[in-house]
Amino acid sequence: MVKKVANSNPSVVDYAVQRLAALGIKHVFGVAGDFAFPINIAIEEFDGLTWINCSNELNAAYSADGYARIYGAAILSTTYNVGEAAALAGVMGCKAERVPVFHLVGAPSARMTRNRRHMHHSYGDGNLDQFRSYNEVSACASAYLTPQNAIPEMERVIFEALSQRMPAYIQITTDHAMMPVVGTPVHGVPLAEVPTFSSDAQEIDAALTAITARLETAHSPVILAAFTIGRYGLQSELEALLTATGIPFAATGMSKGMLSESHPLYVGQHNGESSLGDVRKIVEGADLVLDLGGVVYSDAETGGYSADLDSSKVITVYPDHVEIGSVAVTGGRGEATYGPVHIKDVLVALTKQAPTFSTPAFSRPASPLPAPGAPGDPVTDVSLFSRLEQFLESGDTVVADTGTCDIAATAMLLPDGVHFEHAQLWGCIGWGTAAALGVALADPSRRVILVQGDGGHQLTANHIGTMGHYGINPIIVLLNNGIFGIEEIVLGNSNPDKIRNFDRLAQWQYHKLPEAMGCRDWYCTSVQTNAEFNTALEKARKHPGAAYIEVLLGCEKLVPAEPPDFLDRIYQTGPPKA
Ligand SMILES: Cc1ncc(C[n+]2csc(CCOP(=O)(O)OP(=O)(O)O)c2C)c(N)n1
Ligand SMILES: [Mg+2]
Repeated sequence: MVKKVANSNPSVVDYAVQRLAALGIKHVFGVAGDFAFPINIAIEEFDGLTWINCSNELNAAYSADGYARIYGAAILSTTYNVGEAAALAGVMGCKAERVPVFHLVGAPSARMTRNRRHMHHSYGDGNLDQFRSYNEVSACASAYLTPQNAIPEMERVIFEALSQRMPAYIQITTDHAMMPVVGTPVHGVPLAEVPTFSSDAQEIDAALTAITARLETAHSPVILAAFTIGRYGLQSELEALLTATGIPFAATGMSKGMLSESHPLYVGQHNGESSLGDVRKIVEGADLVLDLGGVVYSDAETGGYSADLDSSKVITVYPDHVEIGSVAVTGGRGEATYGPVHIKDVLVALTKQAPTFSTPAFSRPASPLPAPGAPGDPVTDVSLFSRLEQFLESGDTVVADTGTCDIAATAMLLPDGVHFEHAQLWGCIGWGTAAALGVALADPSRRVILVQGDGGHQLTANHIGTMGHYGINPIIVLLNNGIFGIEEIVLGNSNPDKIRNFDRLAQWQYHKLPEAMGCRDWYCTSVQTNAEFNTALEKARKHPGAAYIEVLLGCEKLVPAEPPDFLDRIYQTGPPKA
């Protein structure tokens, strides 16, 4: 097939596709459908875009999420109502986690809507456009393209999605899709060059004056690096600021792995009373906390709301404004706010003008700890993650799903060059399996290590087939404990005989899934002992294709009675260390 290229007189659907492709996005995740055929065909025929046929729309949304985290943006495409509604939990997660995904949806023709047709995929009541509201709350901007508005509307949604790092909803009806756009098409530039909002000159001057004044009187400042620094691709700007000022920094769960965990100024992850090493002392004892990016002070980020941050000591640089004396966890209102102020401008300016500090001495957990458990012992959560921690190497990207695996994986200390992705705020189980596909496609030079609980896997495991179909080569570590383990822990149950029925899973033979789903040349195995797990990891590393390691954990040891030190790092449930 001769592929289409961008042209100067496109139809509405061709224009939408060529305008998004101009951002440099290479893959589209979706499920086809009759109302979306114009979109499906336009994508398939467009030079430079590859359609990734997903196992369902929720998985497609999770894959787009994973892709956009790495690539900067992604395209998701679904069909009217049944498809877009099925994607919704994933798209909403992108909004919570600040991930720009363009959700391209095909809808019945405007004529059908005017004629109040009783159509499939509707309630059969003739009201075809009543479903807009649920999409609008999942996006930061929504557009209903027509020949007249397609050009300005595409500019608006691209600007908003990339400025706010959130999803945009773009609906195209089957009739408007084929009509030529009115006006002069915009050529577009790659993602990194797309202009987003700019700082107001007076507001940023005032914000910088206020921040600098506070820094000049501070003796023990600390930087909290929020996840949005990564979403806006500002890691090198932050590193420059750290180097220039010598201020130590802490991550939070959501910004895990965003900067190197071997950085000399890295004190560890701040998580209220569940923080380890000197993190809590340094962060909560600081006389000035510079929250760069706007930490989301949720339960998981604050050790169950135990973070003790006096709002008067905190300056928060959100992506688009600055608040002095404010922290969401304490409900502080802020002494002063400034905006619009772009966080990048603040980082760059502070690097030039902020005072320098002598970095205090601090200790942090050494990595990796010796892996507990004898070779012939059964694998446990603790022995598994300590071995995985030793196994990681530069070029790996860990993708962790919600469940015990996320808590344990988040506590690993990552070697330099290892990235980490999870959906800690949205917390939807099954995300990991589907997101791993997008993460892998967005940067094939890295090896994805997916850690996934069995319960979460049962929600999205059919995406294994999609991985095989597109030749993705992750190493999947599947934790088979037969239950929704984290739920039993939250319920306070440590007795395997008392596991609630609602937490008991159907017993699958997980390591046989890849073969059944048509994956070729996968290395698949199930392991029970530490030695078997080590061997499987080594084989997986050497294997050129994908690997699937099912770890038979059993649920006998929900909460070990005497947690060794490593368990503290995994579950972070213990009291803070002195
Ligand atoms: C989509 C969704 N449904 C339900 C939940 C509630 N939930 C949170 S963790 C969890 C269990 C995860 O079990 P599993 O993946 O087996 O991991 P384990 O804790 O056993 O290691 C459930 C059901 C959720 N977070 N997301
Ligand atoms: Mg489980």
